[in-house]
Amino acid sequence: TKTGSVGAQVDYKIIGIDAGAGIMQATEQAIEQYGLKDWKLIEGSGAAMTAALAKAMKKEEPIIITGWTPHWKFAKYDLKYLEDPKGVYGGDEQIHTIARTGLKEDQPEAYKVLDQFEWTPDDMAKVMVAVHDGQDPKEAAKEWVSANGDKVEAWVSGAQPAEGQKIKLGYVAWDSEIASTHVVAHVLEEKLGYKVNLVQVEAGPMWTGVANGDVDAIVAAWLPTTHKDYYDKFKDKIDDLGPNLDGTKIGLVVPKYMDINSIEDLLK
Ligand code: PBE
Repeated sequence: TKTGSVGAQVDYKIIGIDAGAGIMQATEQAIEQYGLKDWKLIEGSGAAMTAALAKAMKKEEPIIITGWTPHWKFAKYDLKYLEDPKGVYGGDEQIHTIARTGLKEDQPEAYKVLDQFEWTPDDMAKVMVAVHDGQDPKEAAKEWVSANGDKVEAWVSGAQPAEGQKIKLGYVAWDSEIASTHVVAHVLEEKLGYKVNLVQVEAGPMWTGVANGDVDAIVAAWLPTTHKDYYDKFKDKIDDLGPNLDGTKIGLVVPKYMDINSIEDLLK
């Protein structure tokens, strides 16, 4: 077992994800505001982060990751958020649906579904766990949709078929967004007959894309905090359809077997 301060135990590394993620910017701010001078935020991807987490958990080694809820990792492992007394990671947050300006006129049926789409962290978690367990995201989305007819009916209520029409949805390969985007795509295809083009991009291009009209919509905007910089930059060029999910959280996450509770404990 490793000994010494928490920093020494983890080589002063926080395991991050893709550089464009809001949680990366928030973590750079946390490093600054908590005075974590010796600490480094390691860039990677959602998949690399969960691989590092799996490896550490297996050996019961210490690890600090950038984590968020909803995410299957909390069902699979015993994890805890480090307290954030300075509130760097923000408070209550929602995931919003954002359309390009003009989508309402050009594709009113898809727009209606996007506007009516809303679900819960538990719903999202079911799809995420299925995908994590090895199911193809398309299949997992299809299964969730057929098992949740009532919810889906409310999303498509009043929307007319749009057979063969095309729509492009952008998303980032975060587990939460892989789940939501595939579910919405499946509903548009199965219930309305759309041809949906799913484009996986980085966070910056996703926001730029919906602002300049390259992408028709996204269901992946974490607001008001995580994507604040992107939102502020593009707010006059997009159509914010409001929250599709309430009850998210971001922060630094560690295994419960680690003997720390607050970001301030990283200074010890
Ligand atoms: N996340 C998941 C994203 C939003 C969705 C928390 C990793 C982020 O931008 O940080």
